[in-house]
Amino acid sequence: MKTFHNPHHAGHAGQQEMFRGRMVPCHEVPARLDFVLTELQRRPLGDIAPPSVDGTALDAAIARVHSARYLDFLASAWSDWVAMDPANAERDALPSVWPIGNPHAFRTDVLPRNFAARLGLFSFDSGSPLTAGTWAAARGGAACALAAAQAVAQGDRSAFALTRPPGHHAGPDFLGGYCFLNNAAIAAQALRDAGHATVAVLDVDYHHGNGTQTIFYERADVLTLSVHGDPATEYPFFLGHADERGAGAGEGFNLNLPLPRGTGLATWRAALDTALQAVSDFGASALVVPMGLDTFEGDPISGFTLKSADYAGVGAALARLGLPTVFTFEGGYAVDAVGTNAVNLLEGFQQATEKK
Ligand code: SP5
Ligand code: ZN
Repeated sequence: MKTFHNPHHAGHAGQQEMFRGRMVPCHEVPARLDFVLTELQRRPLGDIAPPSVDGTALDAAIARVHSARYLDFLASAWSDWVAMDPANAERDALPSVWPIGNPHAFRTDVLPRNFAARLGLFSFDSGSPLTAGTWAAARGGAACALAAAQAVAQGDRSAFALTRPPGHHAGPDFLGGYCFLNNAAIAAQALRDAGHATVAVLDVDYHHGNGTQTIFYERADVLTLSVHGDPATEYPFFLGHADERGAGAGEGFNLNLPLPRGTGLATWRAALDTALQAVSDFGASALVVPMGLDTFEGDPISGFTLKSADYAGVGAALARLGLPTVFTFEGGYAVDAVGTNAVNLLEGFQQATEKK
């Protein structure tokens, strides 16, 4: 399994996120990726390299899943933030005003000239600071996702997009949940565009993959599935319920498996098996796994109780689908365990593949 790692990731380094009326240190920190990279070097699964993809092809792949107006906003966000006030160069950009969902309450069709207003228009939380290096890091991550999809489309059994910031909460035209560009969606769409007729995206992060669900909600060619903390009590709260089955042509092509906070391996694995059966029934020809490790018992912001040794079995179960598979690195905030947990999963996948 080749790993494509993002050399620009550390340029995205938020200082603080808003939590219950206070600013607290960011959970999504550069060291997360460094721990995974170090563990992969210790237990190699294949070549480790930065992605080499054509810039024009990359921008086209990103534009397949995100709106032009959102991408225009993101690409110039930092310089627009600093242009508001030179003192902003020392501060992360966080939104403080949002147009909530009722279309008769607030307009979202008119782009405000004020940067803070535009930041709110394209965000759904105040926990995802945008920093000087955010755009380069996010774009570098999309390059990892595209390179991994290309490797798999060209015959590799699997590939790993090792990048941050993560992606699965980012939607067609919004950021949030520490995510800016949806790497898993970019990989899934790239697999479709490379000729895979049907792609499944099976999200195993603790948090519901709301961005990915939204991107593919009305499509029958990409099945989205997510096993996650019940949104009645868990972030991102406003999506991820079991009755969300897709809409229009996509009716029946989304499956959510919410589980209560406190869920342990046995119940979680039963839900994963339900999802794996749905991927088989769908007849997917390729698989994307947004791989969050925040289901770990030691995760500081999550509520499941998986142990480090459990992740090998998760990888093996995914391998038994027998599908070409792209992994994208998502959550996981127990920083000193995230490398072990990630590589346990990927190694479990690879070893089960070799046994077949
Ligand atoms: C990719 C991903 O896993 N995103 C998760 C975003 C979660 N954001 C909300 C986190 C709430 C933080 N709670 C702080 C608890 C401090 N003890
Ligand atoms: Zn998560």
